[in-house]
Order: sequence, then C-alpha cells, then structure tokens
Amino acid sequence: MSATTEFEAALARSAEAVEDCLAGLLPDGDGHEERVMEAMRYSSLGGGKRIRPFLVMAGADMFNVSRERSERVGAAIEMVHTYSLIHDDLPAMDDDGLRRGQPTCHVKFDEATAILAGDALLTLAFEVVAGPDTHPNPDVRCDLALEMAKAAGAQGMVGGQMIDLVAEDHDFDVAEITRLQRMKTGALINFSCIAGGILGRATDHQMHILSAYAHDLGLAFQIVDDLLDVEGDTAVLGKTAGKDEAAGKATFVSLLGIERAREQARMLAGQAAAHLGPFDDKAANLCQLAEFVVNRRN
Ligand code: GRG
Repeated sequence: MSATTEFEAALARSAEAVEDCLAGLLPDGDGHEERVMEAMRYSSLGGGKRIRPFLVMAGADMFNVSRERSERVGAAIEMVHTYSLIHDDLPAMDDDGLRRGQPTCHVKFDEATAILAGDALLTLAFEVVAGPDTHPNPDVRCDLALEMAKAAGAQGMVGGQMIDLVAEDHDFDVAEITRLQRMKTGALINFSCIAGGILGRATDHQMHILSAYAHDLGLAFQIVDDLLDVEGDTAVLGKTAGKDEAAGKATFVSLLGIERAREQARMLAGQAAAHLGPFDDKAANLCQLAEFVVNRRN
C-alpha cells in the first residue's frame, strides 16, 4: 500500500470511529425536547472530513494514549466545530442554505431550533471533556476544558467570527486577515493539535512543537479554504462557492492572488510537517495530514 493510500485509510478509519463515538454521545430523547436532539444529530452525523478529530487522535497516538480517550476528545471538538457551522449558516451571519451537501440546520428545522442545537452541542462538548471516561486525572480534564474554552471563545473562534463580520466594512491587509483567521479557524485547529499532548502529558517542549505545527497548518488550511471558495465547485464542496467575492470580503486569495496564495499554502504545509521532525516516524500521520490539507478538494 502506498503512503498516500495508507494515510487515506487511516483518515477514513478515524472518521468512522469518531462517527460511532458521536452517535453514542449525542442525546436521543423522545419528549418535547426531541426536536433539538434530532437537529444536533442531523448536523453532526454523516458528513464532514473530521480533520479536527483526526488531529486529536493522531497527536494522542504519538503519546500512546488509548483511542477510547482520544476519540471522546475528537468527538467533543467536532461538536464545537459543528455548532460553529450551524450558527455561521444562520440568516444573521452567513445566511447559507447548504452545508456538507445537505440543507443547513435552520433550513431543515427552523432558526430557533438551529440556535438551540448549536448551543447544546457546545455545552455537550464540555460535558464530554469533563467526564471521567475522558481521563482518570482531573487535572488533565481541567486542562482540556480550559484550552477548549479559550479556543472557542471571544479570544479565539468567536472573536475571529466577530472580526469577520466587521471585515466587510473595512479594507483588511494580510496581517489583519492572518489575525482574523488565526482566531476564527486556527484556534480550534490549535486545540485539536495540542489536545493529544495534554492527554498524553507531553513535555513543554513537545507542546511547543505541536503548537508550531498547528500554527502553520491552520493558516495553510484557511488559505486553501479561500482558494476553494474561488476555484471550487458547489457540488463538490457541499457548500456554496464564491461567497467571499460576492460579499466583497478580503481574503488571502484576493490579497495575494491565486498563485501566490497556493505557493504560500504549500510552503506553510511543508513547514508544519518540518516542525514535527523530533517525533520521527511517530508523526507520519500528522505530516501526511498537512499534505492532505493543501491538496483537498472540499
Ligand atoms: C458562529 C461562533 C461562530 C463561529 C463560526 C468556523 C466558522 C466560525 C465559520 C465557518 C465558515 C468557514 C467557511 C470558515 C472557514 C474554515 C472552516 C471552518 C471550514 C469548514 O471546516 P471543514 O472544511 O468542514 O473542516 P467539514 O464540513 O469538513 O467539517
């Protein structure tokens, strides 16, 4: 089996494992609250590349953490990610009708249910991370919850989303776009990369390496997202293409041009993998993921 095929198989296996874990963790009630639970399951199950859980699990594998534990943290970060997508698609934000190839949560259900489903997913993510099955040591669980809160909150993803909303009325330069994206997309990617180290009680030096990898990977991921918005096809993307230009938003592509943006993404992915040198072969999956991120089509 070639290295690429092996990696794709590993990605598919990890997506399947996180899907099973999510299915077991998501509530499935039958009272009057059933509708919000249905919406949570609708948006969380059966779609998405599951890159963030893969980062958690591949990182945790380097420290010999059991898959039972890392899958729970992978499922939790996927819940936070799914909440952000549900809320981002709302009419008050990006107002989109298509996500992961199917109608967005508020279109399938209604706005109020979509808001509640997002809220409940975010809350459940913390319940999962704080649960004793995630790690027997409460300090580890507390560290995970702390870092996940920082990544999701006003100094991370929510702050980045706020900057993105005001960006439409400003002429942002590359430095400002980089800061916005480091918060909006990079913060959750950073948490996903360091979570394995937290679970595995990595040294400060090892945590530093994981953060350096996350920094470059997150930016590469976002540049490719901008490229796909320009060059991608709605059917393949599973979400509406061409939205940035239609909204008149400055992106890495509008500021750098297609070729320089692509070059920059490749350079960052290579740099991300290079940071992992000290982990040798143990980091093979994380190195391959960096390559996957720049070659992805959706
Ligand atoms: C509403 C608090 C709040 C935040 C929204 C994440 C986000 C912030 C908005 C999503 C809009 C967007 C297209 C962001 C660019 C990067 C990104 C998060 C893309 C989607 O992630 P993928 O490609 O999606 O991992 P899948 O569907 O594969 O999980």
